[in-house]
Amino acid sequence: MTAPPTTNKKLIAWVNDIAALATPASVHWCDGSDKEYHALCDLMVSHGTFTRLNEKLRPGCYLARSHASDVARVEDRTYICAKSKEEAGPTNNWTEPTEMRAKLRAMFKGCMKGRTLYVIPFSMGPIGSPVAKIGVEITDSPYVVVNMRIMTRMGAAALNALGDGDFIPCVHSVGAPLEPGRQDAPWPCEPDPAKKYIVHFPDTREIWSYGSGYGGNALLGKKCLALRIASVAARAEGWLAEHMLILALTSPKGEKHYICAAFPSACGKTNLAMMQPALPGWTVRCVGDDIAWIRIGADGRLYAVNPEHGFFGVAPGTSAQSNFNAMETIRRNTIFTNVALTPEGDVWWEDMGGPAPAKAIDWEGNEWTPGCGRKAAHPNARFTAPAAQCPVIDPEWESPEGVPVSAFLFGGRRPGTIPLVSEAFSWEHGVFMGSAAGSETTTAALGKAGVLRRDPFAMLPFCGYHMGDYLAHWISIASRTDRAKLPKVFFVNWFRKSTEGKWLWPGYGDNSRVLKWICERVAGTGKAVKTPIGNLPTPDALDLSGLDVSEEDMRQLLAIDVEGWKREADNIGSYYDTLGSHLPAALRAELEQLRQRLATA
Ligand code: OXD
Ligand code: MN
Repeated sequence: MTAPPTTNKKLIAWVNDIAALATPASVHWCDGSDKEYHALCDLMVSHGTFTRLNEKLRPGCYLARSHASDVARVEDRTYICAKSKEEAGPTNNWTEPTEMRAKLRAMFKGCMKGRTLYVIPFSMGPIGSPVAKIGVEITDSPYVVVNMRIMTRMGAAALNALGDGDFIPCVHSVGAPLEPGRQDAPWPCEPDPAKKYIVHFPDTREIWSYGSGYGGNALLGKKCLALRIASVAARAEGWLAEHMLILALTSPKGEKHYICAAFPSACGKTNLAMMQPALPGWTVRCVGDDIAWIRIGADGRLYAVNPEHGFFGVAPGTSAQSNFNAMETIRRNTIFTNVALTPEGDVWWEDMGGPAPAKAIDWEGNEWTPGCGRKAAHPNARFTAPAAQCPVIDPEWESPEGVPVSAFLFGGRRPGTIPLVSEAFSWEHGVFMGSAAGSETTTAALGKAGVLRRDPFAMLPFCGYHMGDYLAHWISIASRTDRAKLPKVFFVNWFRKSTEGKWLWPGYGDNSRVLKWICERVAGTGKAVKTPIGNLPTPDALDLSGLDVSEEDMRQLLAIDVEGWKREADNIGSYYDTLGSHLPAALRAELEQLRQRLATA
């Protein structure tokens, strides 16, 4: 082992401890340089993990194919090991921490045999920002190292910022020791789903992940640190760690508003974050597409930082039509995972736009032709791309203090009842709206179609403590600053369907029409009508110029279905019951007030 490039005693002792446990063949401290990145990419090409894409079509790009058992986050294998089950709450898996530690140490014993142990110092948030947090990930996966280099600020600069300070330790192994003389697999992992573990210790702020090399299971800065552990830190320190995109909308007059939006996975957050507005003269700029860390600034307003440095987006469905700016972002220096490979050495996926290739190699490495009955790309195939490559990245996206937030949006896929947009009457009503977010499942693959999964604040898989306490923390923000300075809160639903089952709203760039009204409400100019569920745009308040949606469809989009809302209130009430005594009284009161307003509607 070369000498550690740090004098941080805790860090050196921890790396030595894990190395003694996992017994790797060597230890490599990552410096985050281009040279290191390219050397690891070359190494993975030689092992068959990476395929280099056509240098003319996709310069600096690679394709990886994962093991068929290792294709997504594994929520049922994700644990929050707080001191008590009560603290983790009913929505998290829990095991007693001492028991889980013993289990993990047994699993990690010798698990890196024959492999290199990489030490990745990384910063979530701009280096040197007062809100940044330093983590150090130990991994035996070079795929993780190169992805972390895109997704975080990683290497010597982060180690330097750490100095002798404290860090969040993140231990990861693919769980596939390599015996001498054995050929390595292109995607080593633990194939048995029951042996994968994604574990968080909120009290000691540690992460341990075993058996998976994929996405949020393995790139530990993202969901594990920036959401699950950060949400615990945020509660203790009086800020918010959220599953939210951050965008800026600017009017033709130059008025700029930043908006944070939380939607459950698979609702188009990345598309909204870098949308091309249908309204002439309006612009959208992107600060982040997945995570927002939000603090109360010195002036009492809320400020948001994107702690990430790249996009880890779902490829299928991404096209010039659905997300032109993402397609531009991934032209170069991008890692694609589980997409299809064309004969020209380019990538392809379902709904990429344009004709399908006459043939391709699918995500499992098999020959594929259109109409063969299989998908060419895995539905959760991903691109990992530097955020700085996004043509509409906001000039302030790396601002150390963050950007001032004018509005919060919540939503989900709701074919019935929920109107296109409504505005909360107060902060508490806004928290009520966020607590009621959720999506109806759309495909059999996600479970039974048409079943509503409540996903409060889109944080169900990412909250590191009791969901009821999380909601109470949101309520408490109003008492920490001047209410007049708080962002306004809105609920949106791009996915409402007509009684005949057709989408009523075109979505994508036309969502800018809704965002425009939201900014007008913030500015105090947008026209609204008070309804039992919130303030809705008056019939003439939305800018519908050039839009081909009939008056009848608009009426349905903004209709209040009182009977549907009574059922909705009952359903929210049942969900609240699952949170027991941790549910803040303010939210029970909001539910009662909604019921009363509906009763007299
Ligand atoms: C993601 C998710 O990958 O929310 O961002 O699932
Ligand atoms: Mn996400």
